Amino acid sequence: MPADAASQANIELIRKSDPAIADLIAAEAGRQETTLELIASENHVSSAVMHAMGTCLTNKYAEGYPGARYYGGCEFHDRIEQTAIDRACRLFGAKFANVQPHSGAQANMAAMMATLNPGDSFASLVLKDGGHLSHGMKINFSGIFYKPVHYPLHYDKAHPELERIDYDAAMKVCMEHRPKLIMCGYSAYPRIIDFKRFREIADACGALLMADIAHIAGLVAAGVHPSPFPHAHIVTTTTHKTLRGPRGGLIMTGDEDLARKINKSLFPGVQGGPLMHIIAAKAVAFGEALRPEFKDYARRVVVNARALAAGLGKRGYRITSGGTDNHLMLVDLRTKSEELTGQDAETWLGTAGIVCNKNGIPDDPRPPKFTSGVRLGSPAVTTRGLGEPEMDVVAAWIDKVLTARGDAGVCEGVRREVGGMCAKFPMPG
Ligand code: DSN
Repeated sequence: MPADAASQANIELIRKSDPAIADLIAAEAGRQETTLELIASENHVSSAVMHAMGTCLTNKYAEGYPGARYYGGCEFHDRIEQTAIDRACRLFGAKFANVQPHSGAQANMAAMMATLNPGDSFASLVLKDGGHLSHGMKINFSGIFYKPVHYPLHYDKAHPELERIDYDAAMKVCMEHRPKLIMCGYSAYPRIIDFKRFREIADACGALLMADIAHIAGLVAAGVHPSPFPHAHIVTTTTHKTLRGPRGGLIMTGDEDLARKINKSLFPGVQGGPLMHIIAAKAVAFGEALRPEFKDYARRVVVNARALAAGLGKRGYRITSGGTDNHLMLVDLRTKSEELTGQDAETWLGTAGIVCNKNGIPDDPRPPKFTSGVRLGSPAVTTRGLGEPEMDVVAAWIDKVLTARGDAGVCEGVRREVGGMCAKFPMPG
């Protein structure tokens, strides 16, 4: 059961009508409560964000935008959506925001539709180097309708400090292919992104710059990572990762003409009715992120990620690029044991109550199903209140489980200790 009384009451209410689903929700709440969430893209929302989602706002159609809807009865929805827009603009220093995307991928789709025609080319980092499915993967709309060209990540195991975006190589690729749009912002990149440098590349080749800050949005909002504004023409993000809001997307720009095109491409181009209960929860989350406590949270996210990376480094694990500047790290497991795969590590750590995902590392010789690495992130455990001393304990547990190659007894022992730590740091919501 969740620790939050309102969430418990919710489950009991659902149980009266649907005990099967109530049991499953309670079981999932128990799983989250008693395990450590190290998936870099996940977080635990506040009680206010959680309960804004479970409201009567879900009953309403509000196609259109504030003041220009296709349905009656939208007076409160207009005010809720406008509040979300105003708060997003304040938080990120944007002039225009669209808070309707159901997800980050749909935000990207709308941004691309607003700036590209089918068949146009855009530049991005390929998924296996840390990019995203919606940044040009062949089986995704972005690779089906548009022509991606990829700029490289610099690979150098002997000099991990160089495993970063190669801006000179990106300039060369973009000057050669002259894409209409350059995408930066990644799903598995542990270093600061130089948005100013990307804008110089975009200006040189005559492209627009789009920053997908889905992973680092909370860090950007808190000033812990440099802002893509004023460099990027368009900024997309999810709202549920470091930003700690409900599951959803957001698009921002400083350009009025682009804002008009984005609004049109999102609705009616990509989506129909907005999820107004989610938009209300976005407004609540943006309000929380505007408070001083959120700055402190984001700062602690980075401190904790560095502490976890250091804890693993001193136990013999190579952290790609030599460390982290943000909330995540990629751990090269081969430095501990050549046979260890990300798939094994994910399974064994999961058994021990430490939840993470296998992830390719730069120039990974193994396929995505196995990988040679895991991606670890600090946003969710930082929300629970874990600090630097606990991150070292977590590193020691990870090492214990992996050194024992998932031995059942070792996993069981660690699982118990993880449970003890989780009980000391209850999750909100
Ligand atoms: N699936 C997300 C992640 O884990 O990074 C990206 O959309």
